[in-house]
Amino acid sequence: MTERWYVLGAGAIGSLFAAFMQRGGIEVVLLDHRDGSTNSRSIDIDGLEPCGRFTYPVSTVGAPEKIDYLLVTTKAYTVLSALASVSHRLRDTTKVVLMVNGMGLDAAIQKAHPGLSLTLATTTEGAYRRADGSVCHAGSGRTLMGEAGGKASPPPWFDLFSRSVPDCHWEHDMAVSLWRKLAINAAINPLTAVLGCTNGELAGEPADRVRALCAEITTVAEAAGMARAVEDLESTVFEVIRGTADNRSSMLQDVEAGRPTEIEYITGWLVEQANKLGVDATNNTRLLEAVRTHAR
Ligand code: KPL
Repeated sequence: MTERWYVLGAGAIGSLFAAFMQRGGIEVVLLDHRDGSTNSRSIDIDGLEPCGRFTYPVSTVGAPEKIDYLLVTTKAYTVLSALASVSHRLRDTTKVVLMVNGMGLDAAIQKAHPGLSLTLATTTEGAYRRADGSVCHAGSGRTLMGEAGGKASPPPWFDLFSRSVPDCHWEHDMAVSLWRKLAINAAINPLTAVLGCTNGELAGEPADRVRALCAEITTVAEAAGMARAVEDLESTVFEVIRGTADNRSSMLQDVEAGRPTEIEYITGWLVEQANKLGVDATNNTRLLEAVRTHAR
């Protein structure tokens, strides 16, 4: 018998991972905030083999059934309230995988739900949701997962999970991986949001701005003792830009949909570190202000 995974936050990335998991033979249930008027939901995904419609049972967050495996793919700013909405369904033994952009949430979760078994995950898969609700898998990436602060070896569930999700690996030093992902997001997402362009378009005229951001992010990371996270940052960022060229970054999607953005958890967090460390982050600070103004 396989584990039943609940997905909290079926946006573009959550829907993509739900599809990977179901395709790989994992039982997937979507969690929904609306009352139980629907008991299943279909999501069309293209750019995935096989393309097509994935249908899942839906469970309302307020339902009583306990959750043993939970994948959280909400926006960073809703993680705590989303988890609170299912807290009555969590056991001491529930395995929670947190796959969100930005930094600082794991400590807040551990504080709100002490004892929860938390795995942190980060992905460079590119996906966006169209106006008709379908999801486009716009670029392949790598997914890394690991324990919050430890060096633990992969848990039993990771075997099927990693066979279902392409290029998915267990990572022993998630702090470095999360910093690297933050650095990549800080170099790509805010600029695409302000310029209104695809990731791929950053390789054209805005490329110098990307390089300047990479240089500044590298200095901040080095000052924070995270030099390993930003080795060759510039070439990694341009690789992600090429690999997800057709994708509209999650921040651009948020701006276009009139939703709040994750800027405070990405560039906001980075600028805060830079200020604490006394490191110059002029370009990132300007971009932070620009997104705050733009997204208003
Ligand atoms: O993580 C992303 C995002 O959009 O949030 C990237 C990797 C930049 C893909 O668009």
